[in-house]
Amino acid sequence: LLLELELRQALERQEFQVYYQPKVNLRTGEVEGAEALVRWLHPERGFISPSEFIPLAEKTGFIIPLGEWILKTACVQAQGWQTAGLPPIRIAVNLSGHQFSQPHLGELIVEILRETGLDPRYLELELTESTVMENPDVAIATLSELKSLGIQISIDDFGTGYSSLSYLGQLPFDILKIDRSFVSSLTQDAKNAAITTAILQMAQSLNLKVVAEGVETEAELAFFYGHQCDQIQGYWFSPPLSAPAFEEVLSGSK
Ligand code: G
Ligand code: G
Ligand code: MN
Ligand code: NA
Repeated sequence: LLLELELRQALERQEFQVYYQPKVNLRTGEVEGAEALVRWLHPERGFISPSEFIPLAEKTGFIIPLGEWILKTACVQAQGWQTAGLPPIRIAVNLSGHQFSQPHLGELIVEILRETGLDPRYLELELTESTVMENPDVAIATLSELKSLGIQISIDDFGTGYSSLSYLGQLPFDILKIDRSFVSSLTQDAKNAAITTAILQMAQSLNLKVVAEGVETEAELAFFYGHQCDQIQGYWFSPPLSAPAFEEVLSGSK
């Protein structure tokens, strides 16, 4: 049983790590970005999946200090790679519901950008549909404030939440991430392929960039290439990587 106390101790003992999964431009093959994904390396139990501790952290409010640490770590890393002369990439950080509704979120982000020296255009925040749709009118205001800082906003796991298409046009997103449940069933399920095609067309008409998540096979890759998807993320190119392993990929990417 995971307890909040264990999470707090883990943060103090520096047991959390941030992994980075490449986001690749489908036309050029270049790594243009990365999604930051937290990992817990427990001294006795080994690797504990975020799907086990993020829900607990969200429930207890511990996601606020943990999320701040993740955001700061990812920004320090992205700026560090730029300073080292690697090709600049945009770093995407997941924000949970609790984090998104915390007071002074904008000020926190401004402070982190200032401290780390990261140019805001290299920061992206990923929000799920459910997070945003919990209170769409407040979300519009918060998103507008965040966007005015010059950062990018993406809608994550698109197609799985309680999406209201009427809000999609009003929410100031830059990027739409097609959920991997569509991607993994594309090649066996003609209906899901039709839905995915429609999502791509809609996103393109709304001038949103589109990222396909969880791309694992050549067939899936070919589908998104044929439909002018902007970026892919998934095991086909790379799983989430430790910072040193990601750095190697980035050095080789041109
Ligand atoms: O990395 P992995 O696919 O195992 O992550 C499992 C789940 O945990 C995903 O739903 C992912 O969005 C979530 N997750 C991973 N890292 C973070 C993080 O830094 N912040 C938040 N809020 N969720 C995360
Ligand atoms: O919920 P969110 O989309 O933020 O979570 C991303 C999760 O998806 C991470 O836990 C990551 O490890 C996982 N993931 C990334 N690429 C793939 C993939 O190609 N296949 C599968 N099954 N999972 C993936
Ligand atoms: Mn995500
Ligand atoms: Na996702």
